[in-house]
Amino acid sequence: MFHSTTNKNLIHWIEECATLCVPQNIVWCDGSEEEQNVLIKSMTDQGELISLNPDHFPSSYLYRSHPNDVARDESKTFICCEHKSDSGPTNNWMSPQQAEQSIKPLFQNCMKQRTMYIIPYVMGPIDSPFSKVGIQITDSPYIVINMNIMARVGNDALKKLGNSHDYVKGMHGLGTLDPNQRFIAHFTESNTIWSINSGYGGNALLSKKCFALRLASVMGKNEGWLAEHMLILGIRTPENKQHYVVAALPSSCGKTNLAMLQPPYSIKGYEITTVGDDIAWLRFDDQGVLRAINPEAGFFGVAPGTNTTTNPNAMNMIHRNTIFTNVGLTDNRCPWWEGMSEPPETAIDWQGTTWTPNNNTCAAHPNSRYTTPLTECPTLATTWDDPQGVPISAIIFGGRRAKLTPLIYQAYSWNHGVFIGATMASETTAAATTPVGTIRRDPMAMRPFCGYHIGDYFNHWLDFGKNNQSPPVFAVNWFRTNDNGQFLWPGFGENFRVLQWIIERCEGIAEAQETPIGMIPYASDIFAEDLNVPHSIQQELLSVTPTHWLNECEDIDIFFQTVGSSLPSALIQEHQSLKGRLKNALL
Ligand code: SAT
Ligand code: MN
Repeated sequence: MFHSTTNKNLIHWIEECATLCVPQNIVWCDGSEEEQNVLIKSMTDQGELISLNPDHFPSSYLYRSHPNDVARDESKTFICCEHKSDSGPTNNWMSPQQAEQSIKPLFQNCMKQRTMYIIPYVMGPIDSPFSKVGIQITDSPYIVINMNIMARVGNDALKKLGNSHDYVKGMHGLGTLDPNQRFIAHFTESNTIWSINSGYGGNALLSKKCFALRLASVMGKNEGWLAEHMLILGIRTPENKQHYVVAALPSSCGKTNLAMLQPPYSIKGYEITTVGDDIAWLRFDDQGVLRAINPEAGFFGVAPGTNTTTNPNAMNMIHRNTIFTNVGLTDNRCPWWEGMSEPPETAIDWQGTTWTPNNNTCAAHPNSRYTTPLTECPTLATTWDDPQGVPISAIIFGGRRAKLTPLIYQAYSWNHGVFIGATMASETTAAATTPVGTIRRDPMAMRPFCGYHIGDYFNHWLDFGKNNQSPPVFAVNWFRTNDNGQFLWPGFGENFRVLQWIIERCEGIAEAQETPIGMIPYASDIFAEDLNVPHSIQQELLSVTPTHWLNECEDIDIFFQTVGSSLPSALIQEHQSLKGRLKNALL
């Protein structure tokens, strides 16, 4: 077996996996273009990938996953640590011993007559002191070609690792794809991931949610940094000041669109650049400046709804070197999804059957995706690969709330900001197999991704900003609707106006009005005349209704009770203060 490592620990682990999974052969991946082309060719020859129209989508392909394997499965996702109490109320828990008994046997012989690929990769810029090495084993060539886009794969990773034992071991087997036997298990005390019986997205690309969030959140707690479900974007002002902000929003709530936003035509002189769209690793540097790196190297973006208005930069980017998963296919062999353009007269849907707009079904699965390298992004920041990361001016939390939460508000302090993040709630989306559209508490958009007790996580956040020049914290909600369910705010490129206010707050230029929940803008600072949002809707978008918020506080109380005794007293105090301010407003 060829490999370019002398790392005994690694070689031993690979041998163990091979003994368990019994593959026909073993291939060490180097992340090269040649390797990618060979795999793509063999998958295309076998009909597993469909080559798209080379005139419109050169080097781009369509893959269809199994219809029962189309999203993250939170009910099959486990944290396996010694003590159940360390996993907390937001995780499923299994003891490592139990996992050994009930999950490990599922890997036995699972790669018979199949190839076992070994993927060495780095999360973060190769030379960054903050980057970490992972090794993923998989028998899915689809996962290999996606990993080659999503992470920095190749010998650089083995070189960076040297003989160290400090790497994340990820073992993935496609198995039978039986959803009842599906497990995504995270051993947070030994940096190991086991994933069996799924080949899709965050269940199987082990670098992404499993490593860069669940395991990394635990590393961050132990080492004094944060692994967050956040995009990173740059804003250069007409005065040539370069800012970066991070924003946490749940899956399928527009992180990618925000990260590549194109400012409205009427606003001149600003430049938006993209560092990342899903995950940020944050730490304070020696000067006390908060810095962020994007551990990933590609986008795994939601296709439906993406079009030349909602995200012109993404539309431009996905026209080459892209793998589409579960989108529709036009007669012209181009990808199509709901919300992309006028529907074609006929198409093949994501399950491979003939489709017309009269069908009562979607051509593309609601969680269909595109996988594209960061380097294809037209707005990619020149600093995207900077080993030191980029300096962060503001932290933004957001959710999908049809009612209650205003378009934008600012926290009064770091602790208040952590409270706002910790009590975020959002309507569920198609990114997970749970029912869509119900409101659930999704602290920091990390509910499905925090690898340890959520109360300890809140404590870590509070500590993290305590002794530093912590940046201001904001909350946004693009998703307010009227009684007919229509969005009140135009969103997408117009979200720039909210970013602009945030930056002006950071620079001390913009004014704000105090409300019980935080500081909100004056309407005239957001709703310029060319925006054409009627006055009454402006009011509604910025309204704070104390009685509604007092109801919200009751719901927060219920959530806080589930957190239990590790809920930080600072958050209880923030909650008391909020209730006090709301009650005062009613007097
Ligand atoms: O399926 S993924 O976890 O990769 C995408 C997401 O849910 O954000
Ligand atoms: Mn995500």
